Amino acid sequence: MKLVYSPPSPFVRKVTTLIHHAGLDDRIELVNVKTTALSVAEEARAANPLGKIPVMILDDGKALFDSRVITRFLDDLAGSNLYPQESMYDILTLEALADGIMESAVSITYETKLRPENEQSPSWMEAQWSKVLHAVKALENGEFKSMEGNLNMGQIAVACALGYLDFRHDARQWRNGHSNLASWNEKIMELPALIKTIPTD
Ligand SMILES: N[C@@H](CCC(=O)N[C@@H](CS)C(=O)NCC(=O)O)C(=O)O
Repeated sequence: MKLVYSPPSPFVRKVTTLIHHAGLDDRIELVNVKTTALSVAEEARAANPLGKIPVMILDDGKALFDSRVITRFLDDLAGSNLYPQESMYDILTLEALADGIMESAVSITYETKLRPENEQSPSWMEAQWSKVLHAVKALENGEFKSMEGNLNMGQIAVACALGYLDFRHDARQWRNGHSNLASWNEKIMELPALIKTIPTD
């Protein structure tokens, strides 16, 4: 199996964290690509018409995307039980919240990195950041019970989302006013698979 990936992507990090955590490293070849909405990598486009990563290419050539499909697939394959049946929908909802943080944060990154300054929209970026803050506040307030208890994929996704905020939007200081979530993040960041996947350019 192959994973088309790029280390800075928070969506990719969910998958690579699961791979390391579940001990699947030897079974998956990593294909590192540089891809953006404006310049799509050939390997990503060939496997996913949307041109987005991560994409997992199975041994029979079938491609799986997006990240939530790949993590479910790998969790089944490894038997890592990161989506336990009794709380699966809570965990999927928590993962969707984390993915939403990533989507908004990545869209701000694209706006500043890919668009010339005169085409950038500050109000669009602030609207996206407001989504991030609403989600961070809900996590801070304990609105998602799957944040506690045994490690699950929703928790890993939240750690990857917060890690991306540190990586690309450090100046916005998401920890301010969110000390519960900051402590939670510090604790989950002891997981070796998360340490191994800290984003780099
Ligand atoms: N919903 C997708 C989002 C994936 C995504 O947006 N990936 C970004 C990298 S962080 C990407 O491939 N961007 C290139 C593009 O938008 O064409 C998932 O969960 O996998």
